[in-house]
Amino acid sequence: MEQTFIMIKPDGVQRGLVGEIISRFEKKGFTLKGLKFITVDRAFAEKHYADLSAKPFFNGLVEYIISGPVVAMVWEGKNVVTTGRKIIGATNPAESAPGTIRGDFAIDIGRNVIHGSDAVESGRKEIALWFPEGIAEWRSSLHSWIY
Ligand code: 3AN
Repeated sequence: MEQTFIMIKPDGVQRGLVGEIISRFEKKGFTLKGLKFITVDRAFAEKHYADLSAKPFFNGLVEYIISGPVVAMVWEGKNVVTTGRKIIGATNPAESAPGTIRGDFAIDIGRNVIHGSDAVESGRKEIALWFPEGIAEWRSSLHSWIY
């Protein structure tokens, strides 16, 4: 089953949006497979955002991510990468539709509350980076009601 890496960024944690965000993924029917509350250092954040290292906003982005604890998660389900990004909404909250997480809770692109992997392969890489210890295997008893 497909997996994705989802991170509630420091602003989402500080603003008390953790429960709301987890709830949206749970209610959709996705399965929570890993979760940790963690503050990362600069080197780790630079690794996570390595693909964006040439961008003018890279340093600000790294500062933002290391500014406080984040909630790192693995969610599983059919098409969870694509559907998860629909639940999250467009990168720029000015363009994310109402009903999406960013559309409902964010205004500024530099404080957009949440990260979600953009492809299955980057999801795999991000899960390996954030959960090097691996994640527990289990199957929700709701499975047959969702699929
Ligand atoms: P997404 O998070 O929707 O996959 P990316 O990968 O293009 O979007 O960007 C990663 C993160 O970089 C965004 N979540 C946002 O926090 C930040 N970011 C992207 N574009 C900008 C920008 N123009 N100015 C400031 N931060 C940006």
